Amino acid sequence: MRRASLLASDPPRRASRPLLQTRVSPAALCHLPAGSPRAVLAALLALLSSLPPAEGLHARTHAIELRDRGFTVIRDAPVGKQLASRVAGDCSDALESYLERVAAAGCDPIERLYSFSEICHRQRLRWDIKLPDSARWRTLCSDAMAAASHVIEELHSLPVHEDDRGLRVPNGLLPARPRALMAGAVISRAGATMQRFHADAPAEGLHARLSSKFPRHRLFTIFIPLVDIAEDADGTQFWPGSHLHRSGLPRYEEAIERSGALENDELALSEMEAPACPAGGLIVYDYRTFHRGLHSIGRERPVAYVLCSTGGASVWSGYKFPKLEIEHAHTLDVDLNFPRWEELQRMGFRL
Ligand SMILES: O=C(O)CCC(=O)C(=O)O
Repeated sequence: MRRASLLASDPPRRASRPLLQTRVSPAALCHLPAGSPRAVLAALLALLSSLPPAEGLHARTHAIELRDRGFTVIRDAPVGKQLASRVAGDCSDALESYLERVAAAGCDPIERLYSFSEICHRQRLRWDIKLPDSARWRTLCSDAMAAASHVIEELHSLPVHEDDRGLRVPNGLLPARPRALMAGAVISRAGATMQRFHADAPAEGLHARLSSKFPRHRLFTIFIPLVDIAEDADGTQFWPGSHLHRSGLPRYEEAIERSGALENDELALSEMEAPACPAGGLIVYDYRTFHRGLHSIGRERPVAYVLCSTGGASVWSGYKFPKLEIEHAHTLDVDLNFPRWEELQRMGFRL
C-alpha cells in the first residue's frame, strides 16, 4: 500500500532552519534605479545568497517523515552516482577477497553461517562487511552523515509524535547532533531470498525503552544504496510507523495474533513500502522500524550504511562484528561454530 497519510502529526511549530528571513523580494528589484548595474548585481547576489541550500529546503519534510513513519528517502543526497558506483566496485572487491580468505580458513563461504571481525554471513548470499579504509569510503560516509544530520537535527527540533511520548524530558539536555558509531555495507547476491522482518532495536529491548522516555535518545541507520533501486524490487521494505512506542508494539502483536508472523499477515503486508532510491541517495531509518531486505532480482546489490546516534544512545563494541578474525577460524571446529544453512533449516531455524 502506498503512503496513506504522509504527515499525520502536528505541524511543526517553528519555521524550518533554512528558511531565511533575509530573502529579497523579486518585486524589489523592479524599483532599482534604472542604469544602475551595480545595484542590480548586488540585489541579484543578495537574492542568490538568500536561497536555502537544496538539502535544507527539504530537511523539515524528511524530518517529519522520519518522525512519523520511521524512515525517509533522500533521493537528491550529495553523495552522487559516481562515488556510489566506485564504492560499489570497492564493495565487490572487498567481498571477493573476504570470501577467498574464509574459504582458505576452511569454512565454506556460501553454505555456512559465520561472523568474523571483517565479514558476517547471517543469511545465505547476504553479507555484512567492513570496508577497508580509503579516501573514497570516508568521503561517502561523511557526505551521507552531513546530509542525514540536517534531517535528524531538524527532527529533534519538532514536537515529539503523539505515539512516541514518554517522560517530558526537556529536549535541550541531550545532544541533538548525530554521532557516527560504525559503518559497513550489506551486499546481497543473485539467489538471496527475502529476509525476515526485523527491527534492529526490538520494542522490548533497552534501546527502545530508553527511546520511549527520552526523545533524543535515538539510533538511526543511514542506508546508501550503491546501485539504483526500483520501487518494490530488490531493495529494503519498511513498515511505516512500526517504530512508534505506543502504537508500534500493539500493531505488531495484533499481526502475530492474527497470522503467527508478520510475513503471513495480509494487513501488515499491505502497509509495507519498498521505496525506490537512486544509487548515492539515502534512506534514513529509525532503529526501531521493522524492515527486511527483499529477494534478489539476479544481481549484486550493495548498500553502504552508517549507524549514528543522538542523545547519548550507543551500541556495544562487539555489536554485529565479533573480535574473531577470519585468519583464526581454522583454530575452531568448523561444524560446531559455522553451521551449514541446510542443517539449521533441518533444525527448524527460520532464517
Ligand atoms: O538488504 C537490505 O536491504 C537490508 C539488510 C538488513 O536489514 C540487514 O542485513 O539486517
